[in-house]
Amino acid sequence: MSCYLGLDASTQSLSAIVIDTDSSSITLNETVNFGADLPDYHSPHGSLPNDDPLVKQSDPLMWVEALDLLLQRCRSAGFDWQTIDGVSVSGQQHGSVYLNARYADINAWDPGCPLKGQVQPLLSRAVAPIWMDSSTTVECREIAAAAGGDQVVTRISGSRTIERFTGPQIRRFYKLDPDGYGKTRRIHLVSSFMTWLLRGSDVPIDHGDGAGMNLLDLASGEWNERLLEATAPKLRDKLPPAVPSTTCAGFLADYFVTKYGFKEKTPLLVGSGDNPNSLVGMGAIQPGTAVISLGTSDTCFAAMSEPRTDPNGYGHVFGNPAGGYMCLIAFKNGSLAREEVRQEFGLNWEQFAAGVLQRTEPGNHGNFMLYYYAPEITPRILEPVVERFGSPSFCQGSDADAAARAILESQAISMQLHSQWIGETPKRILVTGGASRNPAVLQVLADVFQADLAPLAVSNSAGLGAAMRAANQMGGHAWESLFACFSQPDASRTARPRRELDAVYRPLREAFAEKQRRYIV
Ligand code: XUL
Repeated sequence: MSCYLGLDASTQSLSAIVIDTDSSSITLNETVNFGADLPDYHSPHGSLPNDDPLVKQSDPLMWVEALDLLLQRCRSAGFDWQTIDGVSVSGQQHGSVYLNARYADINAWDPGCPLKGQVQPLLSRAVAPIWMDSSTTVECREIAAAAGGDQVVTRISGSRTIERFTGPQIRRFYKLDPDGYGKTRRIHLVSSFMTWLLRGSDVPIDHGDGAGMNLLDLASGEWNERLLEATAPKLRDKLPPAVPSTTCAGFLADYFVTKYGFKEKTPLLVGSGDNPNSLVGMGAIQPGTAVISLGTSDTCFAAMSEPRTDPNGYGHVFGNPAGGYMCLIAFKNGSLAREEVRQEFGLNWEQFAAGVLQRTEPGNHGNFMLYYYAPEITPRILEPVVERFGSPSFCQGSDADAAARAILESQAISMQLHSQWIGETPKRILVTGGASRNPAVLQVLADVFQADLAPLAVSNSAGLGAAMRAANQMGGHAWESLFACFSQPDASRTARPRRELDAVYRPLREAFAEKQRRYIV
């Protein structure tokens, strides 16, 4: 058997997915949900409560405990970790974990004690800012000014300074807690932190995830001196090396061999971000296929034939784990905004979908909404704005079906408006993420984008991509054969556009854009 493990450290959960390349099957797909399984961390949606709505942080020990819990749970359910031939991690992007000088002394974890208690004394910061944080607008401006302007930052790093990106987050930590920053000797992303846990000694950051820091020179693949200096003092010493996503990160620590029964010397591939991993999991590593990922955040991404940047500054360029570049546009008000509407009207997802598909019409009689329950990334909207436009019953909130259609259509229209800069018309659009199971979501996207939309058979493309990267690198399995086995779209659920609706959506798009424009900064 040849089996590869992908661990997906996402915002709300940690999942393990195992692919068996001999039988072309998925032999494990298990999740620890932070809200349901680790309630003591008070992070039902993955972040700690905070009085400031702009601040979103997680307890990194929650991720550490989740790792032990997940591995233990799978083992108790009879899964044999001995079968694993290679491991890689996918992590929510941009989040950062801060370690003190003692991190360097760690050569092995003690299998007699849980990981959590061993990691706690190594933290120089109790919390990890995550991608949902938007508290660093001042730091973004400071870094851009010190580096010579946002155009310079974009030219070097592929993105203008962005609130959730790691560089501005590091600068804010340095300003708020210079002592804590001074004590910090290693800063990891979520993907490299989890890989560090698995290895038990230092590991690098890959170009896919590293590009989400406003610190990496995309062309050379090295940390950029000008950006490092503009961000915080002595930062270079605190970062691990930046490496291609194909780099081996050593072997699993003995802790995992002794405690959970992994093979000795199980190879570890460097971790990467959830979106770069998802690009692989969707089989979209070549230009021509666009992916829409419907998770906590919605994202839209594709491999790029050349590293073009977004003139409006919302989109990003990251490293493509299979070589070259990828573009990405992130929409923070994804699943949580859909969830807000569903809960406001007390609907379950079946009722929500039935309202959209059976009881309302495309175009929603002109009803639409601004759905920014949290500050938005694309386009830049810094304050929450929730407003309905259209019929009185819809605006007063007494029409549940119209509200369900309005959130989906408004999200799809915004995604379409703000993905124009990519400039490459995809030959196909694939869709992934939890909400891709909802037929109403798929049909609305197909109608708005006027394209066939095919969901992947497996919904966790990020974890799948991590497992496939390990199979490609450690097992020598060609991408094409991996895609043929694991990345097949589910043809039976493909949503097809109704061509006559293009004309219906044109005026709605214009009306939506006009209202949205008022709040963009
Ligand atoms: C991408 C982004 C999110 C996170 C969490 O830039 O911020 O997609 O990776 O999924």
